[in-house]
Amino acid sequence: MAVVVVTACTTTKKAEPEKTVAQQLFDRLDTLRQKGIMFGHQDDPFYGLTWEYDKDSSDVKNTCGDWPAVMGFELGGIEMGDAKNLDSVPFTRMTEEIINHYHRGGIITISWHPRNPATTAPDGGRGEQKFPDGSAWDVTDTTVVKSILPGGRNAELFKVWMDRVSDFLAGLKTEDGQKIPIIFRPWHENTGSWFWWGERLCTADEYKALWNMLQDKLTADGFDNLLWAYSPGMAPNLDEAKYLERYPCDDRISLVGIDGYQWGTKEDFVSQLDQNLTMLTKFAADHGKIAALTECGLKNLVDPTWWTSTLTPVIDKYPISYFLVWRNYKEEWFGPSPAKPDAPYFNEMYDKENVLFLNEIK
Ligand code: BMA
Repeated sequence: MAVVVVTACTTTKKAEPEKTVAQQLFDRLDTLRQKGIMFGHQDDPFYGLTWEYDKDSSDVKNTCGDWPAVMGFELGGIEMGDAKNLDSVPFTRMTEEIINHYHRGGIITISWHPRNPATTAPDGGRGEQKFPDGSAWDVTDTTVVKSILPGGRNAELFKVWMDRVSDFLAGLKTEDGQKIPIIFRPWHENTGSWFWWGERLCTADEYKALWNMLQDKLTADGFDNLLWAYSPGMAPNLDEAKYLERYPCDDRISLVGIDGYQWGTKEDFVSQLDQNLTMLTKFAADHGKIAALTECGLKNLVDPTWWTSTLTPVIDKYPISYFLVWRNYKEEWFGPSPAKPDAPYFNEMYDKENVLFLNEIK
């Protein structure tokens, strides 16, 4: 008698490739976006209006009792091998705070204002000037981007600078070696001409080559924990064609942002932001990207009601992931501080259900 052997049925479903750290961050941002808009602050745990380098301090936390969901950190100076960044933050402390914020459950974003590779002096520092010669804001040399691309006269120097960025990023891991997810946002505000990578300083192709060079280098170095963010500046009637003029390409970008400050009237700011976010969020939805207001603010909160009278009425309308206000330093601040008149309005914003701080995203 024949023996019929029925072998267990195995499904040969192809295993999904494991998601990279950056893809996991993308998924997290996508999920959180459905809950609300995260609040972010640049340089939050380092200094505020009345303190510097205390442990576990934050103007945001001292105002509303909670940490920002998103913290921004700045690499300017790392390219020189400096011990401190251009805003005097020691890089060792930066590494510690990035790791701390990750352990708290927070989101990290990194920007970079590298010095000008064509004009920087070897002993360059910030000096007394706000934007000294040779800084990221030195726009005297319109060949600088071209000069650091392969074959250019500053290409070798810039390779060293990229290596130094790479070395810093390599330190962003937990004690057990897990890479920390980072929203990485280089070459920002490229449609203005105040940085050496700005619109009048390079062609669109040179800009894209610059982007690709850094991205390819860091990818080759194994950084699959970087979520690449593209963030031109807010502009009047910014349409998709203009926004995309220097956009590297869909495969290279996961998060699309704009940097938009209120420098003039409330009305101008509100109408520009509204129009720009309409364009941005539509583009993000059509292309499967996360949208964010990657920088914003009203300098020194000269209208203390700004948080709830100006900003949130606009951003409430859009499915953006986060908005980040720039740093609080004595002469110029964009975040809240407990004794300042905007604190009650900030707290009113904090209480809004759709504005998320750390406790709501953990
Ligand atoms: C600018 C200013 C500068 C600072 C730079 C990088 O907007 O805050 O003082 O050096 O950002 O953080």
